[in-house]
Amino acid sequence: MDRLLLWVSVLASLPEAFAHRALVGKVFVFPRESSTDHVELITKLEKPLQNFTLCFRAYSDLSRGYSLFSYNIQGKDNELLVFKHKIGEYSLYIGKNRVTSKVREVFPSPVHICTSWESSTGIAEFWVNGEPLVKKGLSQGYSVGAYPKIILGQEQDTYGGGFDKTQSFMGEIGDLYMWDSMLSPSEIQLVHQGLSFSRATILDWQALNYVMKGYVVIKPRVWH
Ligand SMILES: *[C@@H]1O[C@H](CO)[C@@H](O)[C@H](O)[C@H]1NC(C)=O
Ligand SMILES: [Ca+2]
Repeated sequence: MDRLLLWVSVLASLPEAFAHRALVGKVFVFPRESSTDHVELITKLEKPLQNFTLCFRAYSDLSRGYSLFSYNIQGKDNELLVFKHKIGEYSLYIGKNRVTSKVREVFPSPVHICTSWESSTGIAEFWVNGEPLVKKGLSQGYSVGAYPKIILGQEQDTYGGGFDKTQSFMGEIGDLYMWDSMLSPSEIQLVHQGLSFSRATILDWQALNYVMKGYVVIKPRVWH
């Protein structure tokens, strides 16, 4: 009986395990504009963050502003938000404060984005396609709260909801990694080139826990 139960639980966990590996070389496609379609990324983050680096690839032909990565904690909106306001303008919000860095870019084209922040200096960095943007500073001394709701495809105004169609993402996102430290410039280059790099501690595309809600499709990534 016990052995049977064990096998049942092993079998039940298999599809999920395969689903994780199946994301390598693939993307989430958000194929339509909506105020509902999204992916929730699940992580066990039980301590506030003093440092982080977040990297991912995205491909969109939206020219309006949209959310790329929305991280809220209970009772706090825009705790950590990556938002593209318009072509060539990337914003990072930490604890509701915001910095924007600009880059010359060809529109539309696939983009690899890394952004990092450290509490001790408040310095926020953006790296777009491996190129560093001008550093800015915000929320020095702050800690990003734990137990987040992390949403791709929509911008949260509440904890896990409060979506707005005019800030939604349409397009493709993949290769998402998040570390609880500032990566060095040479590590950022390795991530950008898709070479081997230190295991991501908070979110790891190679072992991602996620829930897709609404019209979101997984497809091979055919661009880089
Ligand atoms: C965050 O980074 C600073 C230096 O950049 C370091 O002194 C501090 O220990 C780090 N904090 C954590 C929790 O890793
Ligand atoms: Ca918000």
